Amino acid sequence: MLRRCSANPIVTRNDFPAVTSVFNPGAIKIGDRYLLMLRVQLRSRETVLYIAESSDGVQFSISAEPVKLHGIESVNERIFHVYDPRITKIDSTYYVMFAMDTESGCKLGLAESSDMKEFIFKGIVSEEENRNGVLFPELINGRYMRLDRPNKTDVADVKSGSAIWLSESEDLLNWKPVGEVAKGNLHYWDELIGAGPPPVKTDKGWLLVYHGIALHYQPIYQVGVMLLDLNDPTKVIARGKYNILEPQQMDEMVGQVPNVVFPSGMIVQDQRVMIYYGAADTCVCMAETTIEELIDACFA
Ligand code: BMA
Repeated sequence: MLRRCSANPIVTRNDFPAVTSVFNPGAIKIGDRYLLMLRVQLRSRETVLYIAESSDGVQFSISAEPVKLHGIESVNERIFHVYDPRITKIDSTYYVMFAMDTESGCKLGLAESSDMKEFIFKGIVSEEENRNGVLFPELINGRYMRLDRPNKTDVADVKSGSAIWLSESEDLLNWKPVGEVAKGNLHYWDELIGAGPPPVKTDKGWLLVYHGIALHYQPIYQVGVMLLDLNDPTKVIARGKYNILEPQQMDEMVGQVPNVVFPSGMIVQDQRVMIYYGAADTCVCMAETTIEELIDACFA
């Protein structure tokens, strides 16, 4: 039901002088400009983030320099990687939440920007190990809300996590868990799950695109959709039984990590939805759909 862009993959390593891969982008539209924040893996296997800009959401030009997260040097432990950025605008500020591989494990980090050009690092915003942190675009009951994916599970042999949680905060820096939103379905396409792009408010509820992993011979990363209650997002109104995107194209099946579609950015204009995703941890693809189709898929 997602219509892949005929120009896929829309960003590849060939768009850079010498990198291994570029994937899992955050996305936002500012005025008539489409912006991606790209996860770029250098040939040293270090990770850097780059901004790319476009007037049509398909053909992107990449900034000359990687993103600087001003103030990140104040963290007093070693940071190995900063990756999988999710971008949320709250009032007039852009927030970027990302995963950070540190000496003490995988944490969530937060940066803010007024223009998506200069970024100020605000801090590590998870005490326990956590990933896939995604801010809601507005406060709910007077609090900032985010979906996250604590690294804990009772699924045998899994070292990461299997459920999406809701956390709340008064200042965006200190967070406390509110409750579990949804967990993986063992034996099906979505055995482990994590939030994708930031949830989108609709009159039916918060529309959440998420990734699900089938723990097959090798993991298969797919995309699904669910609807959460507008006032209490721990309540799932509907969750689609079927994936809405799975690795089928060569770029999605073959690459650094095979069989991965990983949705991390979504741009909504009226009914039209553009979903940006990493393919096989190697390149960036886009697929289109509508809000109506996504809501219908929640009830399928
Ligand atoms: C997940 C994350 C993603 C990655 C995926 C597939 O655990 O690390 O960044 O795309 O694995 O390797």
